[in-house]
Amino acid sequence: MSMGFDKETFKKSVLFNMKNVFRKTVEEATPEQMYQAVAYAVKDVIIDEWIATHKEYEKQDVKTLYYLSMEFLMGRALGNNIINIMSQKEVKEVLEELGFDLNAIEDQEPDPALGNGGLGRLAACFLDSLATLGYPAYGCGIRYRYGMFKQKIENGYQVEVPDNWLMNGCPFEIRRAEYATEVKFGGHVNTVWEDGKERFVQEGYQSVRAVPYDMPIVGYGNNVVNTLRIWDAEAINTFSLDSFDRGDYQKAVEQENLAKTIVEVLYPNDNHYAGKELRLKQQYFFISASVQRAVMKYMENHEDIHRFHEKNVFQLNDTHPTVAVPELMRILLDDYRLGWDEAWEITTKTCAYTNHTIMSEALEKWPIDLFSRLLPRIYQIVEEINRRFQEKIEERYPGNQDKVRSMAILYDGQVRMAHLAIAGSFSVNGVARLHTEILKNQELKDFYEMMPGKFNNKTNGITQRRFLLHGNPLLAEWITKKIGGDWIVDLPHIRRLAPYAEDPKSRQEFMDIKYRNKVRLAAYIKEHNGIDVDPRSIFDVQVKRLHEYKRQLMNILHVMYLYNQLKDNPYMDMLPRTFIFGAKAAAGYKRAKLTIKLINAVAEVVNRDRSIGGKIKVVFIEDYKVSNAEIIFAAADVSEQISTASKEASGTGNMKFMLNGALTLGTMDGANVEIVEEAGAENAFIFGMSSDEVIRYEKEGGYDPMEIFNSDSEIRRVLMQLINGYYSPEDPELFRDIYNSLLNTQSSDRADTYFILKDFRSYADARSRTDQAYRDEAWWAKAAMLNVACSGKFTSDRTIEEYVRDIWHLEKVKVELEEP
Ligand code: 73E
Ligand code: PLP
Repeated sequence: MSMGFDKETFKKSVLFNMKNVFRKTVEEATPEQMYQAVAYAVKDVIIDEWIATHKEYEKQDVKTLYYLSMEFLMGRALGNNIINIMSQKEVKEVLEELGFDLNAIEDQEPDPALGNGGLGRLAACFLDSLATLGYPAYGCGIRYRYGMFKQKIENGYQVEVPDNWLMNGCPFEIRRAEYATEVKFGGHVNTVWEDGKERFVQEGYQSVRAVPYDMPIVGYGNNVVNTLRIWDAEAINTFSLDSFDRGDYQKAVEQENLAKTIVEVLYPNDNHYAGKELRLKQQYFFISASVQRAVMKYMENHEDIHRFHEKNVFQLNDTHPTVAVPELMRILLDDYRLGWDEAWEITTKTCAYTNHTIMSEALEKWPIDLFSRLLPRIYQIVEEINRRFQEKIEERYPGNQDKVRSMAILYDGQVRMAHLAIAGSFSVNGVARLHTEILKNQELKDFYEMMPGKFNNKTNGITQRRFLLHGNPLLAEWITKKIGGDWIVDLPHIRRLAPYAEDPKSRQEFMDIKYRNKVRLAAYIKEHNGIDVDPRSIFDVQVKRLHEYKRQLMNILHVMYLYNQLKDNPYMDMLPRTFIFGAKAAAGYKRAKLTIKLINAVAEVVNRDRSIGGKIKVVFIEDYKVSNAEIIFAAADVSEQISTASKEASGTGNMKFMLNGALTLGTMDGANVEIVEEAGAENAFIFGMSSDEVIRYEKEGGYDPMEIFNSDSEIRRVLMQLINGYYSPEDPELFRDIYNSLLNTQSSDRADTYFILKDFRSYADARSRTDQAYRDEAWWAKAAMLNVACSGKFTSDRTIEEYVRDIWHLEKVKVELEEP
């Protein structure tokens, strides 16, 4: 139990909140009100630790990490916070005494979804690990009014519903008006002379007031509470009604609108660059505010700006926060009047960049006219960075214009953000070993050759506190009973579970827990989808954002293939299997949305067909998000990680499945490579082309899906069902686009861009191997347990320690609480 926690005090606090906030007694309260009252009571416990942590940071004059990210996919806070203050048992008891169930109260909290998928969730796991390890860190982001949309499925189609997560307020956040700053857009840059030096001033601009809201990030059982700081935008000048100056009035209205729109909504594109002006505004808005505030905070108790990098490090979560490089330069040049070289030295010793994807459609390239119009002073600085960077390239490769062209920051009318990030950072890292190798040898080869020392790998990780301790309490408790609770803060200890994989009784207990978790998911599916699924069937799960490279299409095509086989031969020897999907498609991504419709169309036909004896069920779980992800991982038997090799930089869902005892059915892509290395190839089902083969085909051509179509009648039959109305009798042409994408050359792309038909047979084979393997229950239990036992590497605690060792160089801080 946490030091600062006292049951009676806590109960009083809940009752007090109920009365004070809602003018109600507990008996009259709705579950939602109870959630709020409990959350405020938990915050009350956290606050003292939060204050103590920051006092300690100040006292020790620590070096601080700023994790700059457009996305933080936090998921619900209440349950996690209760776990991390180590008071779950006590809170549960207090609530029971008051007549409430903790789980039901937790379910009242909206999922704060200020992120799309893996990238945003990684940021959230990192914050959890940083606090738990006691490292001084801020997450800096945007307080989107609307987060990731909620997904409804209507008639098989995705419908997007706004996510008004702040509707009832957020009990954990604190508005910090005292740290508000101004962020300027547009206008022009004027030069004035001051002390014999040029000075650049932005004039005729519009601006907004950035106001931070702080959320506590509670470390596990260590009294450390870090901060997630998300910025809201407010209008800078209130209307003066007596103003008769039309110019002023007009400007006031525009600034009001700017403030309103800038933080209105999260762009719902995962792994895709939209190129919208508003997105660039969002980027500069939160970066300018965060960087200004970091500099100000540093100068509050330091004299010398030249040593800024000794106490501060900025990690750029992909290229989205890259304007931090020119923004820090601007502050050093214009506000602190430093010379270029000294400013550049500080900047490039402060910034580090993480690359998360090699998908070309995700590369951020801003048109110069847009960029320079919106950020005139920043653009000037980028021009000078580019000029000097090109000089460096020429110095290194005299006369080699190809090198200059390929690495330039400004090229072809565009600002290439990745190049700016690399030039402005002292570290560039990929997110899994294979991904980093591809960066070094293919995508960023020229940069790697010129500055090999910058490049390093940091294989992603996940927090076991949320995805095992909170999400899978049955398994967590069982593991702790077997091997003790060290794994909670030191996941590699979980290897002590391995010997139990040899013990029949333990295997049985393990499988019983899996079964109970499947029952829990089946109940969720019944409640939310109205579909009955059999918890004794194999739960074969693919949950992640919908993207062509992730190949949900290959999965559902294979279900169609199996269904054909069963129709031909109803007595086919096949274990009952439930194919579970969960995926949001970006609102404008037509083919992804059509794939969702296809999955639901197949589900409609297959689930109703009594002739196949319930051997196949297909379920599409609506609104995949962090809170139901926890339930889904815990219940999975088979983890589908089937991206085209080389395309998934890492994946983190794959790690969460492993931790919960699912077996990976996957390609040699991203972190799957390392998962299989840890778990043993014999405890996973690997198939498909290697990344080298894929890259070779992409470079040299020579793949023709039509050959497969012509020679493989079973695949042909499945594809024909896309266009003969088999799954869409009311509109046989409905899935024509999917059919075309596999067989006909698309505008600039080869047909079957993601090699679905090429990998299909090998996938089918791997799937049938899982069916065979599942028949040997003892073998399966052992393999699943070994996956859990070998998951130690994939804790985000390890990832963070590597970032600290190689990049951030932070010191651990201990926080002692004073006696109340
Ligand atoms: O492989 C994942 C990776 O596990 C990768 O696709 C994802 O990042 C995860 C965490 O490292 C990712 N998301 C984005 N780029 N890579 C992205 C790009 C643009 C907008 C939103 C997200
Ligand atoms: N979305 C949610 C809600 C998640 O929990 C995860 C898991 O890490 C992801 C997206 C990323 O999944 P994947 O790594 O499979 O793309």
